[in-house]
Amino acid sequence: MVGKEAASLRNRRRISSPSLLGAATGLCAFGLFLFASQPVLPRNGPAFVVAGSENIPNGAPRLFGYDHSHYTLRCRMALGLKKTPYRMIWVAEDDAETPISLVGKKITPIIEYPGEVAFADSLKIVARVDADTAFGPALLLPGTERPEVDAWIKQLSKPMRNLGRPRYIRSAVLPEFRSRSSRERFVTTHPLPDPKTGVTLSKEDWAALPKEKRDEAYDHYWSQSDELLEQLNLALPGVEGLIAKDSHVSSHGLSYDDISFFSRLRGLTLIKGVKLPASLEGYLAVMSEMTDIPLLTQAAI
Ligand SMILES: N[C@@H](CCC(=O)N[C@@H](CS)C(=O)NCC(=O)O)C(=O)O
Repeated sequence: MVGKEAASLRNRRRISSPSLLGAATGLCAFGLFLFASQPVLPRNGPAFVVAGSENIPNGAPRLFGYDHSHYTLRCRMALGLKKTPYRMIWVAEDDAETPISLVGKKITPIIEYPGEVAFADSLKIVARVDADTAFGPALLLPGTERPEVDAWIKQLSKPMRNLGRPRYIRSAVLPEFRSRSSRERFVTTHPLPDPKTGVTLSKEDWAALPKEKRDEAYDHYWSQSDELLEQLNLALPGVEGLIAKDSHVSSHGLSYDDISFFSRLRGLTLIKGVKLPASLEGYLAVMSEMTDIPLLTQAAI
């Protein structure tokens, strides 16, 4: 018995010594390769990559936009779903120079592929990204007519706007609003209804009001949060039956309906106290994962 064990141990030693030697040689060669390759590495392109340590590849497109904007979200969704690496360039709300230098007017979102002319318009950007076979086949099925979805979103739109706009300018996390000037510009260009009459002025008339009047309206709706939240929470259960699955809103699969639906509703998660029905909460969570777009829940105010 003892003899057998000793023989087996010898055998194992015979087997393991060359393996150890091989592993050591391999490690040395690997180290040598690493050392030798350092000076010739391109600045951003490692010669080998440990999973999870990748940088954005050279030549990835740049998307210019705002975090609160549903137009920018559409583009981020397409890029995230397609797993296209991209550089997200947050534009400040009061930065006209950046978009004008790219497309000649103050607009976001804008996408710029290296060697190509930059262009705006969220749906054109989504189509370009989805059709890019370098990152696999197109994923988005056509959109469908969903009048019941449109009607439900319409019910939400007023309380969402009146709760949302005052929050955008108070949020500490939205990069486009990190200066007073950017917040003031947003208020000046985004009317809210007159608190007394409920009338919403045209953009021009609103911009012509004294600054205090505009600020008064934004402060009013901020202070009315509880009442507005009640209206919003009453309308939200109307979503029941509208979401086919957590991973796609319409029954035919992932489609332009999702581009529209998620991009419109992610902003709900910035509102503290919002009561998301289970189907909507599940959908937003799964779509957030699929698109690699964080919800704003942790930053809700
Ligand atoms: N049709 C365009 C509309 C984009 C749009 O209206 N963007 C807004 C920001 S959300 C904008 O750039 N407004 C002018 C400004 O910020 O001054 C699209 O789908 O991308």
